[in-house]
Amino acid sequence: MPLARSLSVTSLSGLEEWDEEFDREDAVLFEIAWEVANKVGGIYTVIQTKARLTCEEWGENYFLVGPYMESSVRTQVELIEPCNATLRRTIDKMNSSGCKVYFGRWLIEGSPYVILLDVGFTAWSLDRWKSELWENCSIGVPWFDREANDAVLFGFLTACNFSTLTSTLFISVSSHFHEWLAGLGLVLCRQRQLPVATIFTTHATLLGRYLCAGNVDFYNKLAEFNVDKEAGDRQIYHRYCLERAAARCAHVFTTVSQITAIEAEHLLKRKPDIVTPNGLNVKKFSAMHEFQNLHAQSKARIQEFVRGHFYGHLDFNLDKTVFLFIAGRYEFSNKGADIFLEALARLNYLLRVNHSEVTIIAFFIMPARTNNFNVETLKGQAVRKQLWDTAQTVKERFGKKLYESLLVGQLPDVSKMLDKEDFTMMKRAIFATQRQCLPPICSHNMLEDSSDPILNCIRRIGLFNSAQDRVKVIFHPEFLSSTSPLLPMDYEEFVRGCHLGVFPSYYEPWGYTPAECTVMGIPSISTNLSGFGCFMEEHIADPSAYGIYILDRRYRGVDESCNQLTSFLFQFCQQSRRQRIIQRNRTERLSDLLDWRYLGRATGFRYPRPASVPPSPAHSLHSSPHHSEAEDEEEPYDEDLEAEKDRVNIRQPFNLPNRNKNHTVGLPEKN
Ligand code: G6P
Ligand code: 1S3
Repeated sequence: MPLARSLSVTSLSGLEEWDEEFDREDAVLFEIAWEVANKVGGIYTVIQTKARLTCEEWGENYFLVGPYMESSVRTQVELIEPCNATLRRTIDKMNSSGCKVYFGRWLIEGSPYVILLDVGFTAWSLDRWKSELWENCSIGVPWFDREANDAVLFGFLTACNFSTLTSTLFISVSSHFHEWLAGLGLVLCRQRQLPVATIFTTHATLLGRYLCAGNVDFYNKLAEFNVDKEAGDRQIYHRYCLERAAARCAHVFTTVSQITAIEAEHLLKRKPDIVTPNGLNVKKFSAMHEFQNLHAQSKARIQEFVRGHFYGHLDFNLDKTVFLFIAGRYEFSNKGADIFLEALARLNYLLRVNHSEVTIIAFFIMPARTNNFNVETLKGQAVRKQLWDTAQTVKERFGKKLYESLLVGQLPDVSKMLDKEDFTMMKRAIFATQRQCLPPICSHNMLEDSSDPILNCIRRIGLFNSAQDRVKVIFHPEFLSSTSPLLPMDYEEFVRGCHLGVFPSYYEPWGYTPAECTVMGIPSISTNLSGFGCFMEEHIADPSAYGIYILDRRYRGVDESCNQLTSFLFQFCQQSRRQRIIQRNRTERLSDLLDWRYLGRATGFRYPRPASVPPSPAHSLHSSPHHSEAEDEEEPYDEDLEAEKDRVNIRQPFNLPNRNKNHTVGLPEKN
């Protein structure tokens, strides 16, 4: 079977010439990952956003294989009968031999078929499979590592699925395995010599993640690590062996960025055959300004939360408040939360000495162990609600008096419109806003409060939300949800409402967070150590002009990077509203670059500097032009005209013709 048969053009680029000859009706594609219908981190996003396009390309011949997680299945998967006789036979056979396999449709765009393997149900086979793994591959998995035990069960179940399937199926089977947790299935397919073409994608290396989290000069020492010893020292040797075996056994080995390719070459001892950057399922709005309206709506909801959170201390102008955020897996230094905090402290100083009117609110959305929201934070929202209710009651009473006065043909005596009762009610409401403490930093009760790295750093730098601080901090140690009693917004809505995403990661193989910001038209800061940052640097001539700030963490020391981050933030806060609007438009224009549909076709292409210039550039920087707020009123800014200038300037960014004639994504036209 030609290797190209295992490849989906959506996930692998540069192989189109093979792809053209390839008839997908003769082949089936399986994609295997622990995060299929099971949200843990970024791999879920990869699979979920790619599904629609892969389904379009592979139709009924595409299947996702993941673990059966009851709670996720209940909300995300429609269980159905297997869609064809071969699969039904395979699943029946596995179920009658003591496994539990489910078949269904994952209720996401594209509705892909899913095969879900219940690892808990086959836990009785664990010891037998572990000894088989030891005998055949010399990998010993200790009893106490639950995740690795799950990887063993999942791996053997996947291999069992392929053994059964390929014994009766006579068309090409391709399988794409993601990350070490799913990698054992691949190793077993090869070891059992099953007729399955295999791809392994690593989204991060285990050792890389661990080494970076420690105090190691990772990128300069890459070639020098004694990998076995380092893995052993960190008690992840068995996991490392599973990962390395999968990378080594795969017919095709891939990773998500060039920087991780270098890391994999050194740590997994195999150079990836191809780099497959991560994309998104980009939805374009028919009107340009629609995403700007969404920003305004979501920002209003964040402002409402802030009114409650800072009750009694709302001595800053919300109209001149800029919302920044960092979000993701809680890896304090890997995700750059450490230097973000340090830069915020420096920014606070700069804004204070410059008597800036701008206030910054920096949100940290990183899940940690908590036992629910804290009372003070909930009280803030209750007080805000009470103020709102009081205002509504007084308004109604006022309105009634006004109405009655008009009914008798008189203009009201405004001084008598509010009576004593109204004033008492309002005074009571105002008194309720008194508080003895500063607005809380953390929205939840932390279980490990005294050792929490974010809280400890805040204690050290002294950013306590005091009145003098121009930079305020809110740490929300839980992922956002639209059903939260505190901040009832889902992540996407929240991102849309913020002004800037800040992701100064030290270890970030790709980095979906800034990519998601980009397609929503929200500027972001990433680094030249992240896959996303390097990808954007490669494809955009002047990234910061498009709201893509790339921090240098590769060639500068921590202190210097921190200063650079501070200057990005300071520069950003000095922009006027109109400059932010222009910048958001430019950011959003980059969406196509990150669309699964076009990923990999932009080889050699670079977005030029935007042709449009904001109407009144004052100071020097082209990427972040300055002009006064007054100019916002004076000079009209024609968004569509400016966008058109850029579009003409950009001209056919991708070097391949549009394959799918029906899609509506606004690719710049060929001249
Ligand atoms: C969008 C809306 C405008 C609003 C602006 C606020 O562009 O369409 O009506 O004024 O957002 O921008 P800002 O950067 O101040 O949140
Ligand atoms: C990994 O998830 P993470 O946040 O642990 O995989 C993601 C998807 O490829 C990637 O975006 C991220 O950088 C990696 O780190």
